[in-house]
Amino acid sequence: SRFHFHDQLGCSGDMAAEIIAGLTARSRYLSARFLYDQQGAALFEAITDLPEYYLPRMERSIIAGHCNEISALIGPGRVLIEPGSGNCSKVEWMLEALRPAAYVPVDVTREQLTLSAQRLVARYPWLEVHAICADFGSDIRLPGSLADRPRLLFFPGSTIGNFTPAEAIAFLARMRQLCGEHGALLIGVDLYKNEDLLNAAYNDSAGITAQFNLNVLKHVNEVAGGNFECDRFRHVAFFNDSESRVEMHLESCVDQTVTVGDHQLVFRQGDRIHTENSYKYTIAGFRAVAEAAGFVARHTWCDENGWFSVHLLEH
Ligand code: AVI
Repeated sequence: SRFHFHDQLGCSGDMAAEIIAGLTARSRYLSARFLYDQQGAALFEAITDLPEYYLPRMERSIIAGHCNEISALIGPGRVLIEPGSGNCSKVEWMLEALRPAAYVPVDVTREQLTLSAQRLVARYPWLEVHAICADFGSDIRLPGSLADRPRLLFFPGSTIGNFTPAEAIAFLARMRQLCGEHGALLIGVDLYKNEDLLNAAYNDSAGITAQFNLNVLKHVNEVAGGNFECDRFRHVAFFNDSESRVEMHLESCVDQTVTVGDHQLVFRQGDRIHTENSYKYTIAGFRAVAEAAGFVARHTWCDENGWFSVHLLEH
């Protein structure tokens, strides 16, 4: 069979303890990865279809439009690894052109991973797929049968923007280890731009981004034993120019006390929980981050307005 499933979902740290540490800090925060429970993953998929959320459309036109050039630089027969593969749709923009030896999607959402990987196996009769169920923040173990082949890591969607620059350097350094000596990384990075466009992209008129943000409270209730009520908070997102990032927060609409585990959290009306950063880079700024992680920037593609970029980085 051309489909293999590897369950590597260990206990990825103590989530409840991490949540409580953030919620009891002087400036309250939740790690952005808590946005992605099953409902959160579905809401994020809905975001990618929103007219205001330009990122996936731009990235698609860049990768699909240059897939032959990208493939010529990379060459066929790679093991193509995608950390955080979601619905595995982005890889299809270049699969035929790239002709990898195998595709290795890595995701925490077991059901979505299985269904998406099987869809690819059915659609591409020449393709071998090794799905790995794991948190891409933890260490990924490649199946032994693939160990000797050259690798290409694929990290689209500007997910790198959800790390601070220091975290991004540390993460990319680990990706550089994973891709190995003759390996490469193809990565999508959203660019610094007019703040009206950024504010609209994270404050869509259909309110889906607000639902995505508020859903984290439901996830917190489940994981850490909380009694947050979503309708007592509101979605706040804005571009912070001095940090070059869009910030998402949840703001308390009223004075209230929330219980999480053994903790009583007092919120005054207007108090916020910081739930996500989405950094926006210049091309030079991102290359500096990639180089600080040890990568060599081979090529950068971007759209004609300079809204989004795709970088090929070599070990
Ligand atoms: C996954 N990540 C790149 C998205 C972003 O744009 O930072 C998550 C997101 N947050 C709000 N809308 C989309």
